[in-house]
Parts: sequence; C-alpha cells; structure tokens
Amino acid sequence: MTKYCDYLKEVGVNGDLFEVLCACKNSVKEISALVKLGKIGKAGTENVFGEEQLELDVESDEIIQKYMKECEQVGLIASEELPDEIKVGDGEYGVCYDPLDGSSLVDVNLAVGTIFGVYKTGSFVGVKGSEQVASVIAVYGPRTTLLLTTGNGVKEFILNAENKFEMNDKEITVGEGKMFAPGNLRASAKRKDYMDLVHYWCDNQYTLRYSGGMVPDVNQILLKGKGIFSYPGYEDAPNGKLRLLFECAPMAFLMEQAGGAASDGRMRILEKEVVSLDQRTPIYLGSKGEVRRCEEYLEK
Ligand code: AHM
Ligand code: MG
Repeated sequence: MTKYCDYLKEVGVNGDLFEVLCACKNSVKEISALVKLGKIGKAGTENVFGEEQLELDVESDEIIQKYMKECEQVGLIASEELPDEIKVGDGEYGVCYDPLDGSSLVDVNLAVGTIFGVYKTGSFVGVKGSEQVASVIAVYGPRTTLLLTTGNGVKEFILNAENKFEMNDKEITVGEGKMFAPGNLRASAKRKDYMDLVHYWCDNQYTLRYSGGMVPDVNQILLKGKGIFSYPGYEDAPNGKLRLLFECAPMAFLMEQAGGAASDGRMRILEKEVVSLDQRTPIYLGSKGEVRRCEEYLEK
C-alpha cells in the first residue's frame, strides 16, 4: 500500500512543499471527522460576502488555519470564509482554500468537499492559476477521498480504517464521453445559448450527473474519466457564482493535469489573473472536446 507521504517522496516532493501538503492532508482528516459527527446547525454569522455560515464552515476554517499556522513553510493563507489574506509566518508558500464547499448540502447528507490551491507567493492578488505548485481536493462522501496534483498528473487517495490516506492505483485521465453536470441551469431561462447547449446534451443522450456540490461533481468527471461541468453567468451575475482563487483555479489545475480542460468560455481558467480574492468566473471544465463545445455554444 502506498501512502500519501510515500507517494510525495516517490515523485520527488521533499522539503518545504512536502510539509505544506502534509498540513493540507492533516486538515482534511480532521474535517472529515467533523463533517461526520460535528454539529450541523447554523453559526448565526455571515462571511464577508454576506453568505450565511454553518458551524461546520467556521470550524473547518479554524482547523485549516490551525494546521497552516503550525506549518513553518506556510507564510500566507486566504480562505473563502475570511475577509482578507493573512500573513501567518515567514514561509514562502501561500495556501488558499475553500474549507467546506457546498456546505448547504450538509443538511440533506449529500457529499461536500475542501479545495486547496498552493502557490509560492507573498500575495494572492496578481497570481494566475498556472502558478500553482500543487492543488488538493477532498470529498467527504460515504468515503473520504483526496485528489492531489503537484504538476505530475493526478492521484487519488482514500482514507482507510487506520485513518491513513492510501493511494488508488487507478490512472486518472479525462478523455471524451457523454456525461454532464449542468450548474446554474437557472441561467438557461434568460440565455438561449445555454438552453441550446443543454438541449444538445439531452438530444445526444448524455447521462445527467449533478449533485450541486462542485467538488463531488468535478471529482466524478476526474474519476470516471469523462464529462463536463458547467457554471455560466447570466445578466444579473455575468461571472456566475464560483470563485477563481478558491474554487476554479485549483479544479482547473487538477483537470488539466488529468488531460482535460478548463475555460471561462474564452480563455483558460489557469491564465486568468486574480484581481481580487472574491473574483468570480464562469467555468466549463472536463473533457477537452466538451469544453470546446461550451466555448462554441456560449461565445456570444
Ligand atoms: P459555496 O462555496 O457557498 O458552498 O458555493 C459553491 C457551490 C458549488 O459547490 C456548487 O457548484 C454551486 O455552489 C452550486 O450553486 P447553486 O446551487 O447556487 O447554483
Ligand atoms: Mg465554495
């Protein structure tokens, strides 16, 4: 059995980045236990973006903060739940994260996830996703699983009975195939181009697989090796809902490393500069041919 740390050493990730990625992994283990047994009520607070927080959102954020502050190699953090980036030390790595993405699904017991993007930077403003040195997502479903890239492809790890992340030998590559996860379908009421695209998928007998959590929805495309996840904008919210820094860029890095693509409809997600931490972007990611189809249908 290859464990997470063994794999990192095997692919030559030693020293500082090794410590940062261990901090990510250790936070995930603790959040996994919290999601399974912690309180699921509202925290009674809002994050800076005016979104209602659950106790689990706040506590997951605190867990990650704790591990990142303990890790000497991390100098900077930014969280979807915090108003600004925080300097936490002198380490050269910056870790941005969404501690519990999709947490509105917790009360109905659907899967949720954590997303990390790792950079070597002193500020996240001005970075591009292509500068990430690693990205990690964790899915808290019936099992807790973790996907990791350090720029050498993608590997999956599954939390086992000894509370260790064990590598899955399955090769993670995304080719072509008929599966779709159409986010923000509401937009199709005002966008004929999106409605036309949805009709294309239905007319061509694509399989619908959409849970409403970006992490499990994109994770399944990576694991099944095919499909498309879409989240366009529309008139009232031209850039949609999903955040470039915390959600889209780490997902795009994983998708490209698996042989898929990620676009905002015009350009690669990884080429977009982060102008503000809260910046949103439309996103289409999955099989290369499907991403191209989204660009063609939605170019207007
Ligand atoms: P969150 O970070 O507040 O949890 O929101 C992100 C989630 C994604 O996981 C998912 O793709 C999207 O919101 C779905 O949003 P909606 O149901 O509002 O279209
Ligand atoms: Mg989120």
